[in-house]
Amino acid sequence: MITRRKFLHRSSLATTALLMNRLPGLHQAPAVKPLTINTSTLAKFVDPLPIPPTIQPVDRRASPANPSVTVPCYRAAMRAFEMKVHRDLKPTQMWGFGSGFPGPTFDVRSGQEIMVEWANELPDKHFLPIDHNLSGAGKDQPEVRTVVHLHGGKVAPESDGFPEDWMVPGKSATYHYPNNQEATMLWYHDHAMGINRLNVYAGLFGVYLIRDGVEDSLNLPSGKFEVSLVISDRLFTPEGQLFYPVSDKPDAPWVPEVFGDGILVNGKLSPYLDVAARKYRFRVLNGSNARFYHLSFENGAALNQIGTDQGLLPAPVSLKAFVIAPGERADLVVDFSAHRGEQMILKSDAFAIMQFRVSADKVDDASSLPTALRPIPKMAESQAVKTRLLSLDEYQNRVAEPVLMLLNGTYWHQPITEKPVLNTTEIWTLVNPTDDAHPIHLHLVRFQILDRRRFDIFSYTSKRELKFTGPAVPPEPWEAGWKDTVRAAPGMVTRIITHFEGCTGRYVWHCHILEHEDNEMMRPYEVIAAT
Ligand SMILES: [Cu+2]
Repeated sequence: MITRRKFLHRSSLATTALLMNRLPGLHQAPAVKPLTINTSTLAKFVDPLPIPPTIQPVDRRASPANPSVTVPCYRAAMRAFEMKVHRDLKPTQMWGFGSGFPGPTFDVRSGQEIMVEWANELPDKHFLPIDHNLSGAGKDQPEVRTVVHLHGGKVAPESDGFPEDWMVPGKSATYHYPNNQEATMLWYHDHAMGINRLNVYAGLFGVYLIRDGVEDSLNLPSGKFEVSLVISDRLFTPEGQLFYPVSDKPDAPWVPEVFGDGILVNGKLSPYLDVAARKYRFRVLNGSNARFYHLSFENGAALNQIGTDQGLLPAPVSLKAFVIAPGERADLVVDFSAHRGEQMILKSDAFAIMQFRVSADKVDDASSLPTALRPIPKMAESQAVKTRLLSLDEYQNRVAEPVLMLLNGTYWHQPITEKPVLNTTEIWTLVNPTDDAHPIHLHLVRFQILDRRRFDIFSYTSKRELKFTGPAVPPEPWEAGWKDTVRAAPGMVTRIITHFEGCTGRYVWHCHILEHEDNEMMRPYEVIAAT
């Protein structure tokens, strides 16, 4: 599952070395001041973990679903600001929602609709390198464009943040979120065509929590004992500014993936959190452009995973380690009671992500880690009225650099080919002959993973014959719930099953490696009414 390229990127030194190789001229002139710092040389665990504020409504407005009722309306403005990501770095220029990164947290109830006015109050010029060759990012387009997508939200198409529905600075758009879905952690982020990877890297995302009665009844750790951990990686210049790498072609700066050697949690590099010796609930989001994390505690302590992208699992899964891909979420309960006075490090391979400083004091803990959480009815393959075979394609140049990624051999602007019928079930068979794992995300729907299965890549790429070479492997226990993003592993066929419900209209599905998404690994799809 870990390709050579990914493996190399896991070490910060290797990342810097690769980066140097990609930068024109640098390998001939080693005395030139480096473009990026090695963040592993910064002191670790010197900044407390920031907790983003919870956003409050500003007024009430008539519901688009029923104009005779008014619903809470929030306003979140996208702005440029400077923030300290580490004690020893100068303030970093970022873009975000409100005045911090991550943006404020939405905390709403299932079944209680809200509206959000997303306002673009950003400057007119982008500060990260736009590639004007990418779809929708031509020189004739405004540089700064944003559109907000609620990832995992069951939302009407006009409020879903279609990538071409962007707005320029000075404009705003008011979206309607019905919240007719089960308790879970969603996240909102920019989705603008052709520059999404830059806008998200700049900081345009935040957390959106939905609560419901089932979750309430479980007596999980809550209040200050429930903490969101938003993980993302970045590169920094010696001046403490964001560095987004470019190719060696000045007219085509796009790079296939970006891996930072600095890992931020809630906007700080390797922060610490003081915790009581009791249970905590951690809501983990991988908001990185391309990096997968392999999370574990350095001391081997258990992580109890209680939920995934779209809500609670049937029962907690006790793990020593798990993988989280860009766009995925994990809901965890960690019990620190056996670790009084210890300092525990959450790590991902060689990276120390953050430190938990467990108080030496004994405390009463009335919260629970129930043995049963929420029943997940398993979707039967026999329910599916259609199976779609969809390939994930990567095109390389003569020196084996990826230059383009497509879904099923089709570009963004080609006519829509995936048109599921409302209230029907389909199986999507994702064939991945590339050597990358692609986290595939479908807007609107939740799905279940059926299985992953190795196949003969040569037969497929040369003759389009799908020959399996291994057994079907069921999803990992931590993925065996409702998902909205799935790791399509390299050299594997990944099958998902989903029921298209909620709305008709035009949505998108895409790879959540944002460099891939911006270079054609995204397609529109349309839910159509039954005839
Ligand atoms: Cu991808």
